[in-house]
Amino acid sequence: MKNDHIPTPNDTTVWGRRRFLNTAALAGLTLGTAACADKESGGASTPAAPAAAAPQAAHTGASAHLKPGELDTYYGLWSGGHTGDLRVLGLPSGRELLRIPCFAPDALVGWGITNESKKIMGTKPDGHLRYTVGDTHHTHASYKDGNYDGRYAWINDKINSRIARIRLDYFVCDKITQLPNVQGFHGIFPDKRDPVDPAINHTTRVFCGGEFSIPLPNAPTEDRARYQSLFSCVDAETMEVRWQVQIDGNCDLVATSFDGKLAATNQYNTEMGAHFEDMMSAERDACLFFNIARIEAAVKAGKFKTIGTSKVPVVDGTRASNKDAQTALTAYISVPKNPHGVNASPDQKYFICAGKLSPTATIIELSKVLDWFDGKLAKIDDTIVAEVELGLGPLHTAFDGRGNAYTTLFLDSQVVKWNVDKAIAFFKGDKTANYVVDRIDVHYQPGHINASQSETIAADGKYLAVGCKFSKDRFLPVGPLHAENEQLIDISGEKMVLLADHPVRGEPHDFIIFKRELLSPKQVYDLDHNPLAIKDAKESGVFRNGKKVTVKMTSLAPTFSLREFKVKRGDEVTLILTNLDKIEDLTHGFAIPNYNVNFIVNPQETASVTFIADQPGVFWCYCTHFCHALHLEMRSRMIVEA
Ligand SMILES: [Cu+2]
Repeated sequence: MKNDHIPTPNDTTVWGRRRFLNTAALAGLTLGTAACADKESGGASTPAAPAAAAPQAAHTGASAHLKPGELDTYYGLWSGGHTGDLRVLGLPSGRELLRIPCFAPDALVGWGITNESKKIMGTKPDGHLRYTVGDTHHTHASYKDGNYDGRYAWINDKINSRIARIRLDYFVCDKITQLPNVQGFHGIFPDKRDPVDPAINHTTRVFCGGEFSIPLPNAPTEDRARYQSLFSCVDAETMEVRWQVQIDGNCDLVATSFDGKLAATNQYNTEMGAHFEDMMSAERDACLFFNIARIEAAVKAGKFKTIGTSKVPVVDGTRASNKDAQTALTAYISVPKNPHGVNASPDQKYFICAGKLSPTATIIELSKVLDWFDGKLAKIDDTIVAEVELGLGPLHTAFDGRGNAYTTLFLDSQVVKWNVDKAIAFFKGDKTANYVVDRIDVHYQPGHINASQSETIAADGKYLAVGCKFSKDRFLPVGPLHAENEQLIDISGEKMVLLADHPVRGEPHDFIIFKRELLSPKQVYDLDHNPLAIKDAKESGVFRNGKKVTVKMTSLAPTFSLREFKVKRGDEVTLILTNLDKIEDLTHGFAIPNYNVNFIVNPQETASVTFIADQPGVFWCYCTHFCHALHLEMRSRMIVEA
């Protein structure tokens, strides 16, 4: 289903010619070189576009600089990229406050070392971790009444198709689920309300897009008809996969409506090509909508199959099976070309698809999508209320809650601020509607973008963070690997004002920014958080059951409850450590030399490790997390008898 106004070199309209030029220029560009092939994106066919470099407006007084002791006013949750973690930043300072390990081991907290973290991460039958790499891209948080409720955040692992949940009370990962029959799990978004029961006004599902189409079930074959992608729904509480939808094309980013009824994913490969030139051969692709209530009704009615060894119900969301609007589970809306981000406007009315290889943004009106599913709108593509030109390489869009959108232009190395209502008016024929409000140069090649509270009903239009993929000359050179540049922009005024550059380790991709009042993290663990907790130092000791030995120990600065403990060579040792300190910030570490053991226990936290005592000798177990004037003296001895 390709469009009827495909731009070609022979298209004589300015619009068609420019679009062809833009897409061709973009396709041929090498990464890292700023787009200069077509810098007229601010020119004749885009109304009222200021010159490329935005004049710096009068400063609004906002500053990224905080005096010592001053607290940030926003939390930023940043995906950690290859490090497989979620990072917590304070904003506007950009200070990194914490890294929460999820998919890959982390030496600070002993993630992947402790039994508790290994159970969450998943192990092979031999007890070793199944995976030690991750590739996180997108993080989003749970909602209540259209705003963040501070319960959970979720983050994806593209490599191994896993979704992790972060508890936002303790700021720890507590569950990881692998999506069956999915490769390249990319976009992720929680729902914001139940589609059927409006009394359920909070997140109960998380939607996950499968980017790579694979043979279903997976087997070596060149039969392209067998390659398809799945869109998955994960239960927010149990973290089990509720259902999947088999689709044509692929899933990239994901968005959800505020009423809970719709989710959507942009599709850059409706061609279902295997090579890049195939994937960009068509001039239009799609934004694929899912009717959540109908999908769940179909699952309930048993209208599903299963794939391979997975028991997850899979419904049919392909084009051929969903032509009748009044029974369709899915709707494929035609948008140009290899679209990337899809974002929900905080006025709850629109999803906006960024064109990537087309210099346009497409605005889809959600009430019209519901009308189509109800049979009240004849053509699904009539849900598009505007398709307007923004500049080269539009990727992602954020919002200020005042009717303006902010879209990254990867090739122009800019952020463009534009007014949604005026863009719709312009598209409807009012050529005096100057929808482009401002442009600002960023440094360089921006990908993700987000504004404070952007995709909530409480979008407050104060700060905009821009994830620049290249930093080039912005920081001291440190060899061939450059930091990436997260730039902070003040959007409280008419003009955008660049406030700060923040270097970050590659490569964060996406992030969300929310008011600090929406989170109330705990400072001390509940002792019962871990059922293995040793509540009294007197319970400490070495307990033998054949070759299995349990060592129970507590910490209380500056001592461990066992000054030494003896095990025998070949024993399987499980060491349980509870930190009985109750004081905020009094964390201890526990390391065993030559045994690959190092982890921490926060106040009132319990953690355990299991290992084979395969090396005889004396091993000084020591506290690795500074805790006390006698921190260096805080030790125990493990004596492994031959
Ligand atoms: Cu200590």
